[in-house]
Amino acid sequence: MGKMLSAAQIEQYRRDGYVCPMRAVSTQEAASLTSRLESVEAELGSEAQARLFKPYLVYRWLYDLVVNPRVLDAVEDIIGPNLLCWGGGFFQKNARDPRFVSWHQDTFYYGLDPAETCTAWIAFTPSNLESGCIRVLPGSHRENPQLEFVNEPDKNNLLVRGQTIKGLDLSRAKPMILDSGEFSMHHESIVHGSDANGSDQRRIGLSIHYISPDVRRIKYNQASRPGALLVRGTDTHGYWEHEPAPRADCDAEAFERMSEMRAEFFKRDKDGAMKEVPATF
Ligand SMILES: O=C(O)CCC(=O)C(=O)O
Repeated sequence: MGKMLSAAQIEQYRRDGYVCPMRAVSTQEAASLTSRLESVEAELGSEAQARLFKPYLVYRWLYDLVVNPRVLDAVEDIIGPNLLCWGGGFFQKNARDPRFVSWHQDTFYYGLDPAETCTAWIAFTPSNLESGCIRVLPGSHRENPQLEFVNEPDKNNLLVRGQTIKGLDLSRAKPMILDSGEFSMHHESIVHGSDANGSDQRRIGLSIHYISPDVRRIKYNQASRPGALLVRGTDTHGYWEHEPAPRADCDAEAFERMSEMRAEFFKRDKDGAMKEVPATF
């Protein structure tokens, strides 16, 4: 038995690469988080989703979610007591939205060693088969952590590069069904994707990437340390520059930093990641 997960859930994560559902916040709190997000979206306009890069460094209420004790207890049960959050953002689909997420693994683009990100995905609204919840191929993180893929950008694919693994046997895919306020956890190497939203409600999830501080980034710009937020325990490794928590509900200075980070991220991606794509891909 862990702090939050049962022994069976911990075993399931190790064997299958995912576990759900766990409760992070009540349905009422999830509704109020959704209203807050909608206010931010209204303020930022059509750029909102694109501009919400590491939004938990800007908005205190999102920071609070990233350090939510129930979520951290569950993550601790999987990767230990010292925890960094190196990234995260929203995956959202509007009501009756054709957008989808192609079947992919995260490991190639995360560029971490060991490849041990545990992603917590918190549902702001119900995420189910109708609304296009995440589906996973159980055990794929162990069977083949880096399957070949092609980049097929598509205007309806929420993944910018459209990375897609072909020829999968989807008959054994499992849905991660979540009510609002619940969360799932998945391993970065699990094969996962999601379909369009056929429901009349938005499907909104905050995807948060946690690691233990002994994980280091081995791709991209090695000249400077990558940034991460220390969310629990201590970091004696020093591989990551510790990012500051937001000082206000909406931290203007952090917002500026976020915009710079986003520009840097996309530049790095253009100059670095794509060059590192092996010829076989
Ligand atoms: O929200 C989705 O449909 C996909 C999310 C995802 O790929 C992730 O959190 O790693």
